[in-house]
Amino acid sequence: MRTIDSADITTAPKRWSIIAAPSNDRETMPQHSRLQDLNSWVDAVAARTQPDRIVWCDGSDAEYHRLVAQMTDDGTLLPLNQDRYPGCYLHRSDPDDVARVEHLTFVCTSDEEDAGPNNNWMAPDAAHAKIDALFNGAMRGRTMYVVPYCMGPIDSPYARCGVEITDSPYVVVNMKLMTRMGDAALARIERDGDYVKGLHSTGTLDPDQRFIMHFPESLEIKSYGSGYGGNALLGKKCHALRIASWQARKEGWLAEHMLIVGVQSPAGDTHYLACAFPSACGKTNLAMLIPPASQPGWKIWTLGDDIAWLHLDDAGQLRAINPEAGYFGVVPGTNEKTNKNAFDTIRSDTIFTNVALTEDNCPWWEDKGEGTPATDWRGNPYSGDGPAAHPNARFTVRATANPVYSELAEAPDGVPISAIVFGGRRKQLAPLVFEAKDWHHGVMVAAGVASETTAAATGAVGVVRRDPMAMKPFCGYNFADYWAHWLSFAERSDTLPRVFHVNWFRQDSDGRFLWPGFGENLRVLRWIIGRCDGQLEARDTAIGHLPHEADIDAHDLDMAPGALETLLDVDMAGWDAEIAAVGEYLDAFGARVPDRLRETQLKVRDALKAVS
Ligand code: SAT
Ligand code: MN
Repeated sequence: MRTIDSADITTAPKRWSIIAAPSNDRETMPQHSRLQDLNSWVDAVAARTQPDRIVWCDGSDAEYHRLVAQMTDDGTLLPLNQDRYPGCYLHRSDPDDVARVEHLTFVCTSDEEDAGPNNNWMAPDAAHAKIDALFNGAMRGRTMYVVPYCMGPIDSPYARCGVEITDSPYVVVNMKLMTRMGDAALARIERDGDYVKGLHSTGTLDPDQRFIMHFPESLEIKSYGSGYGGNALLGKKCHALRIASWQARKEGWLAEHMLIVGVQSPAGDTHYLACAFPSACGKTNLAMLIPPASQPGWKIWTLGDDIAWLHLDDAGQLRAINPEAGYFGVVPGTNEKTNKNAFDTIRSDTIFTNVALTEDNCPWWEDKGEGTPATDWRGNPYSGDGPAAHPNARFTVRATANPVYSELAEAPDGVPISAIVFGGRRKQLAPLVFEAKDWHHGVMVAAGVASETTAAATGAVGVVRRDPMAMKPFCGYNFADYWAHWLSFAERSDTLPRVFHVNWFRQDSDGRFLWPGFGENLRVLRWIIGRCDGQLEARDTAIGHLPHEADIDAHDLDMAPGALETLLDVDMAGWDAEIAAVGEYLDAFGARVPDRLRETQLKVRDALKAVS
């Protein structure tokens, strides 16, 4: 009889010294063929990777604290000043392992076309062979952790489970903060039967032997050679976006790179918005926004800061759950003014990665607004040259610590979405906000999203690239099929959310931001809500509906004269070129691009020609 308890684990080959999961006194789980599949996989992985020990993680607080203690003993974690930052620790990555590696990330489908030009592709057999060779013996001298996790509220019909096998205790404690991890997830896996199999080893950390591979057809992920967030916490981008987007297409839902925020009006009604921006473009800040004093009575609730799974309910209403249970946010720039909620949230029980340290062992980062750095993110005395914290330094913290956390993040059915908001980081061209004319136009706007690259991925920063739906690095299949899937929602519901595009990042010719951003973005959210409620008229232009200047509340705003006008202006010649570029971009996806998307692009092009 195979069961998941200490007795079971001792059936593993004798050469391992086995540490059972902490609870030797745990009740024996009933035998189940579905767990047998999990046991066989764990055995097979252990036979390949040859760990010294296997630990089945139960997800308890005691386990978390035991792993933290172990990592502070061996230097993987450094305790921060416990008087000022109780329960907070610093992890320093290998300096060559501080961001996602898109060029080493592969989607391995039987047919290359299914992965599409938006992904690196390798044939599944070749990919398995390549990465399995790296896993051979990779865990010798190490402990192998088996981490069952659930993405989404444990009782939600929309949630999905996975098991990550990893040799990194840093990954385990991050997974504990970021997901519903351990026994409850294991029980659900037993019930559901299917789960995503994720295998991870930090390996040698050699950037030339690093791969993040996805096998959507068999619900598998294999990641070798990196310990960094999006490469190693497999529940996040690998499962909840790349694999889930594939599952979502098959099952009729959407897995998106979106925050979910509740905006409550002074009258007490709350609208929920799902907003997609590329990595490190302020999703966490928007999700935790604090209404400025000029906006009395408004309140913001955070449902999620990075990923949304969207389903149509029986009435045709789009509903969202956040598959995650924590935040893995960018630290630099977080301060009392930009995001006081995050600033307060990360005062305790937080794992910091690649921040600097002050003399008195407090975490420090650029624009923290207090303290001075003594030690840089690499652990060297800070020379004053360049940033002290890594620009992609991160915090990991559980979502419930957020002062404006919404309990509805636990609601099995999620929340109803009123508006979908896309955005990018654009110095020029894109207005502060506009609304798409209908769902199909919204899909075209989203497919054409472009943004300047950030430090969240390795490579040049600040280069404009197309990032459709902010999913360029995360869509687990051909974008052309993905757009067709998005378009298909119009056939299934007459009451889909309105679609908007925003840009907080417009600059003047001297490089100064035209819009103050942060809490003031609420003024734009109010316009969006006013449109959803049918309370506000808009200016109909070739690119979409724009606000009348008077409908954006600009009182008490410190803005240059004429800035709002510039922000709401449509540069027709510039857009003419932009829409032509979108057309060329779509062409690169060939015959699979849905006709409806091309027709919409041509319609906008013709409308622009008619006015310019
Ligand atoms: O991919 S991570 O989760 O590490 C961070 C990001 O790019 O959003
Ligand atoms: Mn992200």
